[in-house]
Amino acid sequence: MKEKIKGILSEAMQTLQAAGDTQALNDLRVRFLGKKGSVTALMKEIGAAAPEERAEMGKMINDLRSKIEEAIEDALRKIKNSEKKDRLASERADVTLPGHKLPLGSLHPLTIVYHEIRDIFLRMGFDVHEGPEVECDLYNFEMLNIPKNHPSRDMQDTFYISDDVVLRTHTSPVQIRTMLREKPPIRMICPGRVYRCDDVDATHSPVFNQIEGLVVDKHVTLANLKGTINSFLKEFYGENTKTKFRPGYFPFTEPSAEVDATCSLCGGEGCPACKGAGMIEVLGCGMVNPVVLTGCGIDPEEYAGFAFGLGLDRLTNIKYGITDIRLLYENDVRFLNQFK
Ligand code: FA5
Repeated sequence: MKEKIKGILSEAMQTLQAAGDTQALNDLRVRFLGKKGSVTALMKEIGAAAPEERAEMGKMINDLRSKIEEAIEDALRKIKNSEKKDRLASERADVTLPGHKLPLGSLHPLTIVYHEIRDIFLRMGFDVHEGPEVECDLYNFEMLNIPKNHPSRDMQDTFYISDDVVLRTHTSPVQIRTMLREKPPIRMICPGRVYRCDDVDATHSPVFNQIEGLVVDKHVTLANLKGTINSFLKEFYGENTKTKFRPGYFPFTEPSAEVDATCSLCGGEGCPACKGAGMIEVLGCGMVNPVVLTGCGIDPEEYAGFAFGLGLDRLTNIKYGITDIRLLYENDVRFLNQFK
């Protein structure tokens, strides 16, 4: 029996040395330790041995089984380690290689210019308000002193949703909403999209953007309005910018003015953008009509206000020398990528 055990052990060890992968080791386990394996066959021989020898035989065969199992486990561990080493070597990442560049988007030119204007007014102490694009006729027109059938409604061709609801034609209804909600002193700007039934051409779009401004307080005068607008335009276009206040008409301001500023493209020399005038109209403004203040519950004897409204699209086009407003809405990435 001892000879047999020795023989099986040395055979197992030789086979083990030749086994180069996990499959070969599994085959080896079956061949020696499996149900029909040579060690299991030895166990069966115990029954035929003399009773006093059986215990020792059993112990020797168990020792043999343990030795072979241990040797297989040991070989398995070595193979797995070397497989892991090979895999790590083949999968090694070169962390010094440059990464893939992610394509970065850019802000829309309207957003860039809006941020610039907003920051100027924030520095002057204005708040930023917002209002709905679907607006009550009451706020868009009536409370701004533009009753139904009033001829000044023709100044703004309107998209009606129903008799009393419109797509706002300007940001001025936010003035009304603010004055109804807050007590003076009020100092706010309101950016937003507005809608008019205008035919599309190089300077008109049925959807465009305005920024409204409103100041209401005691002792507010036309001089404050001019000072604020002049400071804003100088900061936005440059210190040498000149402004011209021309009389204008808006039902919700009295007196009203249209403001021209030195054309930032030609510096006042005259160019196609300003049609040779050297100045370009940039906004409408005026002292809030006392009728509007009263309608919002503000006593015009105690308070006065001024308001202004500018076309963001027009200011953006002048700033960048864009000659067609449609470029701002077509979302052509070749155009938009120029503002990175
Ligand atoms: C108004 O809308 C007044 N609410 C502005 C105002 C506010 C005056 C507060 C006084 C006090 P107006 O209709 O002029 O005004 O429009 C203002 C600006 O919007 C214009 O100067 C122009 O730059 C721009 N604008 C008007 N129509 C269009 C359009 N179809 N496409 C692009 N921009 C336009």
